[in-house]
Amino acid sequence: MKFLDEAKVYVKAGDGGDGVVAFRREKFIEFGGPDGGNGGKGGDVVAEAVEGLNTLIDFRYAQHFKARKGGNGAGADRTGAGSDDVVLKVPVGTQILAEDRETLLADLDAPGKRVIIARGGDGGFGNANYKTSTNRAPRRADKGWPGEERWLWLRLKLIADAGLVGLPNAGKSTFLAAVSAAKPKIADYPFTTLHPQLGVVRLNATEEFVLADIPGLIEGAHEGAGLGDRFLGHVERCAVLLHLIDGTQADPADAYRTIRHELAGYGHGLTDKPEIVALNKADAMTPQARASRVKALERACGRRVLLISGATGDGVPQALRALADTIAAHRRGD
Ligand SMILES: Nc1nc2c(ncn2[C@@H]2O[C@H](COP(=O)(O)OP(=O)(O)OP(=O)(O)O)[C@@H](O)[C@H]2O)c(=O)[nH]1
Ligand SMILES: [Mg+2]
Repeated sequence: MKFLDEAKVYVKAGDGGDGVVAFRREKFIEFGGPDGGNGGKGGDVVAEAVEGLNTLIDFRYAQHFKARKGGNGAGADRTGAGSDDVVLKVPVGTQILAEDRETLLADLDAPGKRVIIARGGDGGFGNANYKTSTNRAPRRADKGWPGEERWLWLRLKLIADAGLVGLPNAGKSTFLAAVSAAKPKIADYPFTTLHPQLGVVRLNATEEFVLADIPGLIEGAHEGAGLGDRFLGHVERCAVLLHLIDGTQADPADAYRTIRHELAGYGHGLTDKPEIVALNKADAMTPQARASRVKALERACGRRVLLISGATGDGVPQALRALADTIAAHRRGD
């Protein structure tokens, strides 16, 4: 599955309503003054972050969003009605970029957050506005101002709670497949995973989180080596990283440092995130290798290392518990 996380949309706000020329006509008043009202404001186009959506797929089918023109003014100083806004409901985490696809206009990173992406035009003045001491019967009224219109990009950075990182072949996709309903491709060659994959991990009736599997990183990824670091954007908002290291390779500490170096090279706070380190493929290691490699890895990362096997499931519940606890702490704001 490739992430549908970008969509281009055209938005056009409503033009303002027109002002009018009108004069008061009443019995016994010979020269009624000007009383043409102003036009109403055109509708805005608004983007709003709502919960329960997780793709921008709907915007592939409906690309154009137009708000209506404001009502025209009327005699007796009546202002035209303002038009309703058109609201684009987008998933939480959607960013709004200008047509250049780079300039960030808004980041809708919390439910309920909204922003006007095209402003409706103001109504034009009616002739009542142009009355002066020297011109008591102005015949001037203005058309409404045009509503803004433009092309915009919507971009959704996947919001996974936990992100899997590691060298190619570390067993990331195997792990994701073992703990969620996701069915990522798994194979014994590097760069099997070409696009990020998401899975929902359900621990029990009340605890669940979203886990992202991203393509393997290699030395120099932050400079473009391998598939590069372009998928790391998908883990930028994760609460925690699960760093998997293939226990069947000779130097797990070196593998650990390689990935940490790439995360640091990428920046964006990835190395500041809580990290859970797991030595994977425990089933394929001798007891001696397990012990010595866990030790070497603990020295390299300076923390406890979990010993797991995505293939047999050994140690996997403990890894999930550690992830869920870290995510819960993050959600509480600890
Ligand atoms: N023995 C053993 N083999 C495993 C385990 N986990 C994964 N493998 C094998 O390791 C190889 C790579 O697994 P993947 O899950 O595709 O690894 P990946 O980290 O997603 O690799 P990329 O997508 O290339 O980055 C496959 O042949 C898996 O069957 C494990 O726990 N034990
Ligand atoms: Mg993979």
